[in-house]
Amino acid sequence: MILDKILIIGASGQIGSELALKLREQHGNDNVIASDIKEGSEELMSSGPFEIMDATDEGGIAHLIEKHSITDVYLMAAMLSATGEKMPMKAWNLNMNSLFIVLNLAKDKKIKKVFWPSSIAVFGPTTPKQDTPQTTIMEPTTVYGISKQTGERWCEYFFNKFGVDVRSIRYPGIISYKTLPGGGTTDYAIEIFHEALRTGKYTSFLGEDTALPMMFMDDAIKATVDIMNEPAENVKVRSSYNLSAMSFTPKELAEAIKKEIPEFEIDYKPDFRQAIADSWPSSIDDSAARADWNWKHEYDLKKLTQTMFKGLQESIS
Ligand code: AKB
Repeated sequence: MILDKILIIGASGQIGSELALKLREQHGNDNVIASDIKEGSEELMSSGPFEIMDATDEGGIAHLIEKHSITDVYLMAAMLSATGEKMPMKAWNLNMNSLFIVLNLAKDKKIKKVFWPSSIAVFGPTTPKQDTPQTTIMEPTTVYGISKQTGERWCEYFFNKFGVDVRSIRYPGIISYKTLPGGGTTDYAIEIFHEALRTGKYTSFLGEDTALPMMFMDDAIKATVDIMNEPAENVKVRSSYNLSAMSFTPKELAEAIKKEIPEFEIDYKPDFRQAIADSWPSSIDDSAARADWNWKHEYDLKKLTQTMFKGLQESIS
C-alpha cells in the first residue's frame, strides 16, 4: 500500500494550521509536512516536520515534493479580501503563481492530488444574493475574488485537459478560536468573541444588517478532509463546490453572544470592508456538495457561539 504523503503550503495560517493537525492525527505526524513563509504555533512546529517556504518559490516547492516523496498538496496560502485591496498586485501574484506551480507539478505527475480553497468572494454584486446557486453569474469586484474565480477556471481546465485531480471548496467566513485570521472581511465574526471576553464591547466594521455565510472551523476541516477522501468519480465539480452551514448578521451574532454574556454591547462603524461584504452573497445553496459527496454541517449559530466561548475561556485559563 502506498501511503499518502502530504504537503501543506500555508500551514501557519488560520485554516492551514488546524488542517495540518487534523491530517497528522489521521495520517501520522511524519506523513504531513507543514510549510509556510513564517513559523506557526508551538503545537504545529513540534508535532511533525515543518519547513520554511515561500508559496511562490517554484524550485523550493518542487524540492520539498521530491525530498519528502509527497503525493498530495493542500495549497492554503493566500492573501484574503481586505488585505488584497491594499496590495492588489502582491495578492494577485501570491494567489495565482502558487496555484500555477502546484497545478503544473500535478500535470507533470510529481504529485497525485491537489486541494485548493476557493471562496464566496468569487461572487459579486450581480450574483443572486440569497441561496446563491452553484452555477450562476460571477462578477467579483475584489482582487481576491478575481484571483479565486480565475483559479477555479484554471483548476477545471487542468482537470479537463490534463486529468489533474484537483478538488476545491468555496469557503464562507471561517470561525475558530485557535488561530486568528488575517486580512479578511469576515474577520469581525472572530474579533467579536475575543472583545466580548476582553472588554464586553465590540465595534463592528460591518453594518448591523450585513448577512454573510459563515462556518465553524471543525466543519470546514471536515469538508476539506472529506472531499479529498472521496473517490475521484464522485467529485463532479472540478472548479469549486459551494459550501454552507449558517448565515448571520453582526446584530444576530451580538444577540447570540448576549445569551452567554448579557452585558455585552455592540456598536457599528462600517469601513471599506462594508463594500466588499455588500458584494457577496447572504446565503449559499450547497446542494451539489450535499448530493455528490454527502456534505453535512454540524454547527449552527448557537453551537458555534457556545463552542467559541468555551474554547477561548479554556485557552485563557
Ligand atoms: C475573507 O473574508 O476574505 C475570507 C473569505 C470569505 O474568503 N474569510
